[in-house]
Amino acid sequence: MDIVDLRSDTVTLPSPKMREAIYRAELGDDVFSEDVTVNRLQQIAAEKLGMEAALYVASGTMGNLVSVLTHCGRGEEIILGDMSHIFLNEAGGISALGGVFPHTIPNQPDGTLKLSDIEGAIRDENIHFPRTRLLCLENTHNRCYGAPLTPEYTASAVALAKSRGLLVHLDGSRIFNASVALGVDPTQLTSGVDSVNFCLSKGLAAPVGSVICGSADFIARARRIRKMVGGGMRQAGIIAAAGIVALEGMVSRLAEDHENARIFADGIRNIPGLATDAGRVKTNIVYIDLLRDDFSDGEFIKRINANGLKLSHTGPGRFRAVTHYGIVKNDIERALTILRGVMQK
Ligand code: TLP
Repeated sequence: MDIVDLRSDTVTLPSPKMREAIYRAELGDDVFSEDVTVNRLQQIAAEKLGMEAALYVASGTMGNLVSVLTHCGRGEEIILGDMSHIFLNEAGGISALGGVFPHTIPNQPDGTLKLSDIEGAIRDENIHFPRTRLLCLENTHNRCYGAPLTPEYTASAVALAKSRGLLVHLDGSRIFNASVALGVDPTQLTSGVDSVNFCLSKGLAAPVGSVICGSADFIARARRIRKMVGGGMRQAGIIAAAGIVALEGMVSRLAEDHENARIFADGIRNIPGLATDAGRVKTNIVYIDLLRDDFSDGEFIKRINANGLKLSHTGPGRFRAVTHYGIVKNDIERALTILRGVMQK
């Protein structure tokens, strides 16, 4: 049976062009900065995001960890959203490995942090307090229905952070989804930030890897931290080659994923027993609430799996669908048919 797998855009498989590029990739030892394919990917990434330099890392989690550890010393504090991926889904790495203290403030439904909340979280100089060093934003915001943060919001948060002497890191794992959804250049979404991490292995469909971008000085320091956490990957061009194809050829097609997500959300609204906030769907992420209490979340997942659909379970009564490369309109129709069938029982 064919499975419609909407658990995440991380499940994408490399395109034929990527496999070809992997086969032909020119390689070297990247710990010596001698892998020409990695160097090329880093150069393209830095240019696309309007930054001086870039660094290829194994994953989005490593990109965020290396960025935070490059900006912050032990005992220093970062301000971040209570629904942010760094806070919820990265195994507490910034604290476990870097001694960095997380200060969470509420994420608004549109993924933003209120400027007044940011302002209120910044510590005064006082020997009792940790030093506030960094503000972290997330664009698009995974837990907030994939909401894209606008250039205007980003600029206002960056201006506030700068006026109070803070650095800014952007978890831009899905930054290209944001730029396509808003119709703006990605550089408008990174303007003024000190570092940005984006993923090649989500909607852009590369098999492995993320890229951190920032100033040349920041990237030089991040290289040392990447080595420290075991991220020096030697002939990494073998995977970076697919990343180049991702950056050069997979960005504009994200619009198709966004359209499929909208169609899916509209369909969900008409299925009794399921609910979604379809108006919030601007990119490729849809949350679905199960309103029936006559079967459990586990039973729901078992039933949809048995019929050929996979969703992720993200909380009590809550599920997530993410559209991606490899999912076409027919798959969306099939997913809706499966859900209708399961909910009729
Ligand atoms: N997110 C994954 C899961 O970990 C939840 C997903 O399926 O969406 N930042 C953001 C905003 C992310 O959504 C993710 C991955 C990461 C960082 C981490 O990337 P990886 O998985 O490459 O470490």
